[in-house]
Amino acid sequence: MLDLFADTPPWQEPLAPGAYILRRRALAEAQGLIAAITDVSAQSPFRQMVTPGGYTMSVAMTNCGNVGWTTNQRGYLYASIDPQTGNLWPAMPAVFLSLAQACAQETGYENFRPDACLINRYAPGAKLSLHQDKDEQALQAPIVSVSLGLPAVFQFGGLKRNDPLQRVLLEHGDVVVWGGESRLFYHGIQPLKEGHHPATGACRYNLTFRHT
Ligand SMILES: O=C(O)CCC(=O)C(=O)O
Repeated sequence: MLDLFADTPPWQEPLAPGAYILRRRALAEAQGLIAAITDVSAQSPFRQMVTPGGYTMSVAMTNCGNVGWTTNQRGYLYASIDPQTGNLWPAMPAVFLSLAQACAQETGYENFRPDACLINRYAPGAKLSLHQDKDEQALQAPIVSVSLGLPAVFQFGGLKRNDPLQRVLLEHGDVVVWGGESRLFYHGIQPLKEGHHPATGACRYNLTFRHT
């Protein structure tokens, strides 16, 4: 029998072993999430970080939580102080934490306790090259990644950089959770296309929750 409600948001799509897309899962919270991004970035502004190799990233980033992901000349690290302001990173807003924990739980990852949220802001043309999230010690915890605003093509591969890639369009409110077998899978974002989204204007935000 035809299931008329199969595509009623939110719905889950398997991506890889241990990895899921929760389509439109963050739609109901989107306005609150965007307001919280504005609050966080008023305290710790978005900045384009420079990699240890001297390359200025096209994505602008900030953080909230007990620790934040950052770069210096020696490498990538989690630090409790924002090197740009000299202050602690802003606290993780309650609306961030409850969404991340709920999404982890709904995909079988119980007791997710993220202590870091990296906030990525993509302008048209910005991209994130293929990489693994491997600066965390707690590899048993999943990654929860929330998309807001303009759509972007997410690449999801395997444990080796040259493994075949899946390419999926992530839209406003989509959440990707990956852990277990796919926790260290390579992933990235293709250059953002020009556009205008009613919730964010000419950009895309991504929230990446991690237990470090
Ligand atoms: O923007 C995204 O959807 C992915 C972000 C990401 O891969 C990261 O922050 O490590």
